[in-house]
Amino acid sequence: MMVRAPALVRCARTARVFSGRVFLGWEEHELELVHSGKVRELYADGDDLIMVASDRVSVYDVVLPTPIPGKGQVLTQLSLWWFGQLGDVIPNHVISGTDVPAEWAGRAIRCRRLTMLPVECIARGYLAGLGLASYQQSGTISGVRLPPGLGEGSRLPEPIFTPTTKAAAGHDEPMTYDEVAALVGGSMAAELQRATLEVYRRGADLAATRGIVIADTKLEFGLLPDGTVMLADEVLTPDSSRFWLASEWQPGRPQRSLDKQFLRDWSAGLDWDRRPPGPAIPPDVVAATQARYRELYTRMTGRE
Ligand code: PZK
Repeated sequence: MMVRAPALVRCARTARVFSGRVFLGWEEHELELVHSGKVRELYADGDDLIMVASDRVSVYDVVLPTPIPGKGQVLTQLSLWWFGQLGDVIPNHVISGTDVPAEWAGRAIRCRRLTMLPVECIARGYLAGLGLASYQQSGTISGVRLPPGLGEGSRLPEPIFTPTTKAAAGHDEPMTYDEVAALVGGSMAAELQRATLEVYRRGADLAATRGIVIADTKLEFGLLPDGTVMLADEVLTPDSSRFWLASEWQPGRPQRSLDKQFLRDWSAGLDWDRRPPGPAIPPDVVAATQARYRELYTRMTGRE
């Protein structure tokens, strides 16, 4: 059973009417935790949602007990920056990156509550992860046939749309485009494919000019009550996408992760079976990983 932990926070969204005037006041009220992920939480605030990124980090799908200070802020600010860059591709769920409880300042986003679509929308420009496994087994990913002779980390002839189911528990399963169309309708499937590929192309092209390969990315979409499709969740962050250094890219072997390689290298040398609980991270590995997240943000956005 999920434990709902109420959070007592200050929020400026209370409106009171006195003699015909509206007063916005600071008043404490509880936000309901609606979803707790491995490294993020989602709260309800009236009609809005507040997505909060923590400093938690996972390796091999296991959350480690030591935080990476600043990680939540870097990912939140990167995501906000991308939402801004991509406004002409598709509207998004962001209401504000600043109108959030003070204790979460910098690492939370107030967003519109949408009806989420039951599809993980993935775009791939390179072969890795489950896409690689599927290609090796069938020569296809989500029904898209790829040329023979590709290997781990290979660049694809062109970016492809490889959606999956959103499993409540267990593993997401690949879906073909036709299966997506059967689930959400043909015009919505076309819109998801278009937006997913365009977001990926924009991100990968910009990253390429900064010496970074974005191998793939996972997007989530939702609907407004009027049916408008909107980009939700996080966008082109290292938690939703594979980031590699272009200078280190070498197809034919597993690629080094721009953000998590120090954690992987360190944990590979431990006597740890990759099952929870994960090991505490030593200070030098925390510092190196923290620097990687910062560098990624600065390189992509040009901001400090
Ligand atoms: C929503 N998630 C995943 C995100 C978590 C889990 N705008 C929205 N409207 C309705 N639902 C969602 C969103 C968004 N984004 C997102 N689950 C539901 C998620 C962050 C933290 F724990």
